[in-house]
Amino acid sequence: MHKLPDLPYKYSALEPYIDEQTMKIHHGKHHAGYVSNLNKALEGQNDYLNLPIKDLLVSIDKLDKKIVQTAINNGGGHANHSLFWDIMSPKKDLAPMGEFKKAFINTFSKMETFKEKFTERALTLFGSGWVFLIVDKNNKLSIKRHSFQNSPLMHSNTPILGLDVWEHAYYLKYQNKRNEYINAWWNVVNWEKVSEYFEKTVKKS
Ligand code: MN3
Repeated sequence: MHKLPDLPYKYSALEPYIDEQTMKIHHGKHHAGYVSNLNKALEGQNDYLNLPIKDLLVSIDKLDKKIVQTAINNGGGHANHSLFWDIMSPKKDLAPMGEFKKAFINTFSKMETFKEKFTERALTLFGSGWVFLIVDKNNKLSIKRHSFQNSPLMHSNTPILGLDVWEHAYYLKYQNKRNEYINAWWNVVNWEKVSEYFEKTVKKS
């Protein structure tokens, strides 16, 4: 069975940037819902119930056509949110490190340039979806945007940073002011974790 991961911090830890109530509902209702709907869709298929979520998404085409869209929506939702919780932190002044720092500067030159580009993609995303920093097959970094809960893993890309721009991620505190939510979110990005994800991804390939 797929399982809802615990948050690596308290629901209130990301205040004032992301409020406690949003975190409670987002993790305890939305993410929990994706996990439970995924398990329901895969009922009786123990191979897929026991497959790590990343592997399931990579091989999503192998699933029965009748459940594939449900698995994309809920499996993607599960993977995207698991990453999202993990790449946030209440710790201050975290910055890119090591190999990731080198690749990041090579690709985007400066943190400010990256933030501007990423923010622009998030602001102009129509409807519900995500913006990701991904590592592609050639270990190159780039920004990708996906609608709904579609996962970069289905396109042979590994996400190492993701921003949820569904309204449920910010509406309680920020209402329609998506720009304020995005600006606040940069304060809680755990760049050390992103650096770790990069190194793991590059080593694997
Ligand atoms: Mn969400």
